[in-house]
Amino acid sequence: MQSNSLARFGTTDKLNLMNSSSLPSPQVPYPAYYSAPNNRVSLSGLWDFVFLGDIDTDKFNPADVPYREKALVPSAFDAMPQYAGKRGVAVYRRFISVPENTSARMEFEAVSLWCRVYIDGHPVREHACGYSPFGVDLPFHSKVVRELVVVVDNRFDFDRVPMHEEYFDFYQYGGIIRDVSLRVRPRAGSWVRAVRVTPIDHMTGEVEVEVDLEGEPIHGQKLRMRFDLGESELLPDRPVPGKICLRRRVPAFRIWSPKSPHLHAITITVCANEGEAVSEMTERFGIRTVKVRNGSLELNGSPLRLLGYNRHEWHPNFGPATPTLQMVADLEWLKMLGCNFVRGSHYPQDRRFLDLCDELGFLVWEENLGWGQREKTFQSLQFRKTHAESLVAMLAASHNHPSIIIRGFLNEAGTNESYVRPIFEESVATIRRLDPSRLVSYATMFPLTDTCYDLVDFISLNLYPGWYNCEGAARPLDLVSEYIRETIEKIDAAGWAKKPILISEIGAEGLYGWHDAHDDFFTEEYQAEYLRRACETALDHSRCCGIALWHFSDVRTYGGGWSLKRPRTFNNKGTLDEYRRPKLAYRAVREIFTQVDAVRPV
Ligand code: ADA
Repeated sequence: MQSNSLARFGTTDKLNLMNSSSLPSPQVPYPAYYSAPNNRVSLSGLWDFVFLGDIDTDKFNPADVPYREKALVPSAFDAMPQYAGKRGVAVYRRFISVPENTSARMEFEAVSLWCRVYIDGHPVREHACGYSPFGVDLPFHSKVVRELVVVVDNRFDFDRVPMHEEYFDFYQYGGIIRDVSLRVRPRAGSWVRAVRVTPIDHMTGEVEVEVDLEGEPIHGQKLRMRFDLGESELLPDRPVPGKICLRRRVPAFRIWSPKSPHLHAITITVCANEGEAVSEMTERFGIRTVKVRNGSLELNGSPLRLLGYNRHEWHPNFGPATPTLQMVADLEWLKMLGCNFVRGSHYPQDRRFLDLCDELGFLVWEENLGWGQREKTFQSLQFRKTHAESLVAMLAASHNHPSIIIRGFLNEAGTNESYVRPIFEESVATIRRLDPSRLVSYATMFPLTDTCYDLVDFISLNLYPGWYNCEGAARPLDLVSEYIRETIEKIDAAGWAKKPILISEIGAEGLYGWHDAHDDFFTEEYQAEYLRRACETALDHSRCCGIALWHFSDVRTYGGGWSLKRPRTFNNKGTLDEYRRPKLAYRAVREIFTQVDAVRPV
């Protein structure tokens, strides 16, 4: 069972690593991805590649491309030595085979920043957000071998790619940065396009199941549903394909929680007359509920305290296309630090990372891409549309992951002004409509002048007292506790005392290996003491439902003239450096987090 689950990651070293750790092992098989007849095939591997640089993509002709090299999919081409730091157009090509006169769907998990997909020389789809998944339908054809070309552009262009702006405080790479896969549809009969499971009640194991079916049903077709490896149930026949929605109690259910991350599987099968499977999909899910009650967060009815970090998907050798083994190692670090929570800053998360969080029992905040946008961005209709589309795509892609308990969007937008309101209202409404079982929040940098607290389940504050804006302060470290307490007091006085407060970011830079007699800014000592005070103050405060420190590891950010406050062109607020070497802060945080009971007495 275990090897079946881990086979998705394609190597056995993960097996050793996970077995040798204290991490819990997965409980159910997860055959969805490579199991026939669902026919999902990964297109990862070496593709033909060329970097064309500064060309006009409107004049691009896929017939004229001088492929000179090979590139690995997934990867970021500008994280590779030859193209490090370059911006421009790159072209990827590979051939795929699909049985003749059969349609198929390709699923791209992330292509950054912008791309256009061509099939057999014809443009079929453009996509303009580097972290949101999208699908491409492959039209019927008598040819079995089809040419797939993806033109990728990592140049910033607000009109075309309004979701990405150059000033974001993390380096935005180019390439097919996450997996691509192909699902072949059956020649006849309905096709299971998606299965969504929403946990309703952790006491009874009740879940809501939604099944999206496509295609013409064949005569006598039957639909079956099975939980785990149990008996299958025949579902009411649907002459017209479409959506099926029902509620069931999962037999012999077990609750998912960080301490015991039990997972279940659901399999939906479309069977032909004789009983053989025409189409099938297995999805994994967990039964847990998350709520805000009496000013506290609750997981499965017990008060919950979030202890964790913000984490970018990033490694210096690979950029955002982190190997699974690195993700496992990062989660091991977080476990050793005593964390139960990761804020996936600042974009939709890699599916592999969410799978690991499901299995290893981490709670996750997932948010739609955004970083500090202001009025110019909010006024763009193109931005509003792209933001809404990628929010919906994120919600659909990660619906079944029990680890995700919070949905967020647009980190540190201009929420002190009214221009954000339409997009904020719209985004919260979308999340509540499509994903009502999770909590909604966004991280604000305007704790005392924010205009959107009414929209969310709890308030999330990004605070940097004793780091930013403390020029002239005699003892900047003293500002940390003072500011946290005063800010919470003022928020309560402004009428928000019933909403829990999460410190969604707080931190200071510490350069790995940097010490001096002053213990001043940028030393490991200053950072360690800063984080110690931040954690102690937040976790001691009855209004605070948790803390997510900024940041897990050092990460590359903007360069050139933008980088004056960013030594090495890195955001150096990592508790670990970019190669995951622990700084002094590691011990300070671990000492506090490992002493705290995450199930907090109220
Ligand atoms: C903000 C932002 C982070 C990072 C941080 C910092 O809070 O959300 O992405 O930029 O500031 O280091 O200044």
